[in-house]
Amino acid sequence: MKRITCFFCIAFLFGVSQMAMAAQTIKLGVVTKPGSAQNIVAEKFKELVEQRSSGAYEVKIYHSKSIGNETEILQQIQMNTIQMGVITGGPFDTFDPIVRVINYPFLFKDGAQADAILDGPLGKEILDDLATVGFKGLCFSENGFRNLTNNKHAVKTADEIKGLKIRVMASPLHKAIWQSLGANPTPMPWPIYTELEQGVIDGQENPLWVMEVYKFFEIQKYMTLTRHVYSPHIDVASMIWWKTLKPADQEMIGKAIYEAALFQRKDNRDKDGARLALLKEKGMTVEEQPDLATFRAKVADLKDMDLFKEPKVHALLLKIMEATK
Ligand code: EAX
Repeated sequence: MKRITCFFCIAFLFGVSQMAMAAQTIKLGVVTKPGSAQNIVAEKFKELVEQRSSGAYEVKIYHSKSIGNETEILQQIQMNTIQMGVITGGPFDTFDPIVRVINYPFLFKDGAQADAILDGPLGKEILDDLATVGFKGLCFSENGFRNLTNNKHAVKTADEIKGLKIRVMASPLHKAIWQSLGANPTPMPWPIYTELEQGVIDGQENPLWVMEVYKFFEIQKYMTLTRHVYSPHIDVASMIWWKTLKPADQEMIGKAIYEAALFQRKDNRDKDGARLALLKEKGMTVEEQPDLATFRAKVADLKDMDLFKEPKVHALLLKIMEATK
């Protein structure tokens, strides 16, 4: 009997210590593959959290569409089946229209200006608003400035876009932008290599790293440095999960993702020069000085569209326009 009791004691103690040691897993979703902007944020975050929590948290990264496209990842975060995500701004705007504001064309001049707004009180308004749809908005990392590529002909002025079938993200705003520019916009979730290769679409728009990491230089001949939209990622957590965390853990996780975002933004910007050189070397014809006035003119009235009619969305757009002019 004594022996049996002892056995249970030991088993119990062992169980308790195992429980204390067992790491809590944070499942984090990105749609892109290793080497991508989102993955760089995710991997840095994993490194920082696992180091700083001394093993109390383990971060498991789900990537390369293993748990669905970005809209599907966001739905899983809302339900807390996964806890975090690094998600491109575009697909967010059907969840919360306030996100449209930061995808507005020709809003930010450069990365430094985007940082100043997004890391400040106006960016915080967006992050905080995400609570209304089940997300804890933590911070912004970046995809970067988006550029047009296509396989039909060189594009220097907006008029040359007419009729091109351009894939856009699942975002009513992005669709409206390309409609205004005269294209035939086709919403399609990531990834899109096969559709480009087979000519289902003529072109697409994304930051330079995408053309390199996803080897679009193999299947897209022309690139125009339009920089028409600065594309942030929003780094989010499930609100259901977030509310279960101790304040000290919330702080540690919040800091780690922000540091990962700062690391990634710098990394992305530092690499852009070399990427442009590589894409030319690989044979892309690059229009480096498009006539952007012709592009701006065509999208000038977007702010008056229904997409921005909700008062808080419209008010924030005007505030950011004022702060960036
Ligand atoms: O990050 O869907 C898109 O165009 C995104 O920019 C893509 O996930 C690459």
